Amino acid sequence: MQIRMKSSLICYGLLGALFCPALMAQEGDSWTYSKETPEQHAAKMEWWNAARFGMFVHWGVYSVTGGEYKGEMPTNSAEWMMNKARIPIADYKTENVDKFNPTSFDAKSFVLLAKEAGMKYIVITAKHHDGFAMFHSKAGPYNVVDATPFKRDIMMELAVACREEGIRFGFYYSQCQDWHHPGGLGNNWDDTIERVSFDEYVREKAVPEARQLLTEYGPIAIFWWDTPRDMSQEAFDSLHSVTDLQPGIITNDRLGEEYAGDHKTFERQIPRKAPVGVDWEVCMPISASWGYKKSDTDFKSIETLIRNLVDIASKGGNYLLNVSPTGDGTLLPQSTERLQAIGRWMKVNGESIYETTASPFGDLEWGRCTKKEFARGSTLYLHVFDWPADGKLFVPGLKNKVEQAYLMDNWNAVETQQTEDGVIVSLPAEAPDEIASVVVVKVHGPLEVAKVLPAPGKDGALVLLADMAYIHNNEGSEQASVREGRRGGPSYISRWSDEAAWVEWSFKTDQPGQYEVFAEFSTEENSGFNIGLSGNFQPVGVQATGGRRDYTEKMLCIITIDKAGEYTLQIKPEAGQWNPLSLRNVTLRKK
Ligand code: H79
Repeated sequence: MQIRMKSSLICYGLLGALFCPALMAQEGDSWTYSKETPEQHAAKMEWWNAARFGMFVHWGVYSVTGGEYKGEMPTNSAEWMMNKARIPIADYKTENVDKFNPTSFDAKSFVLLAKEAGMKYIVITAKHHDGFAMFHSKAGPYNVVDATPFKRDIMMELAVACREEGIRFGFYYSQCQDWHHPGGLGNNWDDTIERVSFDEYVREKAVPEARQLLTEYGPIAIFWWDTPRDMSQEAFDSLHSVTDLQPGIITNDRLGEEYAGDHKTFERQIPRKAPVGVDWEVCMPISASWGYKKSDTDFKSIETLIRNLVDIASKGGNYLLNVSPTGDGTLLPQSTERLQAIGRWMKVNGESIYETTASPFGDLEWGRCTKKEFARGSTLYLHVFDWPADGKLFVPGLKNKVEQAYLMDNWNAVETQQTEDGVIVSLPAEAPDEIASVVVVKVHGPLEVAKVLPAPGKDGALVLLADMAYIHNNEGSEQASVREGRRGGPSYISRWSDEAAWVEWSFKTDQPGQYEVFAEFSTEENSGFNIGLSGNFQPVGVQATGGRRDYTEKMLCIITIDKAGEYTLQIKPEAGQWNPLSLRNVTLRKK
């Protein structure tokens, strides 16, 4: 992570003494760059990576009406109500601010519920895009203490309760949009606003509020920026430097494009493959809306929530699950019940989530895996979603000697059998947990997992997906890379404009014969390339499919496989004939 600091800002008091000599190169009064060492960064992220599960809270004056304005429900996410219904600032005040009085709120029981669910940290909206401060802001009276009948500093009450309960506490702060301040971004509907510059907004409100949150509320573990927009370097620098006020604070990647922060964020969606080389977090509302919305009945099932947590942990990420307090300061029973159910699962199985790292396996047919590695061996946690009907759970490619295997639920031992292709675990007929049963497998020595090559199924079809491909793209050029599908759709190889970039898949087959080779692709223009099976190339031409998003499946050629074995299928652009393709998969079908 890169830290940017202005020497004159940071070189004071304790922080100055701590940071200046060791980390900063000073160049007069100009901005200087310095870096945490990888060791410092790893140490800082240790608790966060061990945690795996946190609570996100969207709570604001929009919660009073549950996203309703004049009998209408203008938005699918209630915190956007003011914007979507184009509510004048004055009306928002009378309809929402003046009525914010969540007398049933109790910080202690709220934090205890997060704790009961197995969550290790809480991130709450200190200020969302509507500009309303849920704490006693000194930057102006538009805040919960000065402007509502409630008059209590909710952020302070939560900060205290979190500290007492050992839950890490963090703030969400929308730094660019502010639909109330005359310099904030986003409000293009209220023409009573007498505009001032955005820089003035940053200077007068965003920076002072962020600074206050980071100095008056005790130890703050996380600062969660949202919706980055372009702004002046001065604005970026002043916002960025405030988080240095809290040693060890973790920030996300949403301050601005150039600011990677400490972790990447995914909103509402889980990446299909484990992101490599970064810490990351998926934030997701428990229902459809982030902020409490009356008409929102779209609660995710307990099964989905637990499996999401397992899926994310198996890819090495954190799950920041959002709940939405109502106008009276409590959660709906739908949320409470779900959190408690996750908590019951975590009480038995938490060891398979906390302090684990990503699965050493590729896709597993029956579920997910997490692991812990030690000096002398490793523990694998097999999360079985689909309990095998024949009682045999196959762990593909596992080479290590199994020392011990048991069910997490009751610590009953299970038999394992080592085979050439992996380990077979013999399970009882009944799954201990319908949602995710954990089988603990302890193995000797450093983990050894053989890469399992894809092979044709019983029907003779072999699907080679984009995200299984090895891409030769001059190692790292953006030309030809796998991208996540839009809205959770299939991944695809994209930006493949470079004629020198090429892709390959290794596979194995015990079914010699002729195979028809199909591809699912899109291309704006006709394109020519070569397909080779272990070096044996044949030319192929395809016609434009329409646009980049118009996918079609076409048969490209026929290949012959003489004998069982391992093969590599390659696709290389033909110089002069090539036009960019987006490629979802190549499928071999036995004739
Ligand atoms: O705080 C939550 C969202 O309000 C915020 N980020 C999460 C954590 C966010 N702000 N902007 N966006 C996300 C992206 C834009 C979403 C929108 Fe919409 C689509 C705005 C208008 C259409 C979703 C649907 C929100 C209102 C309607």
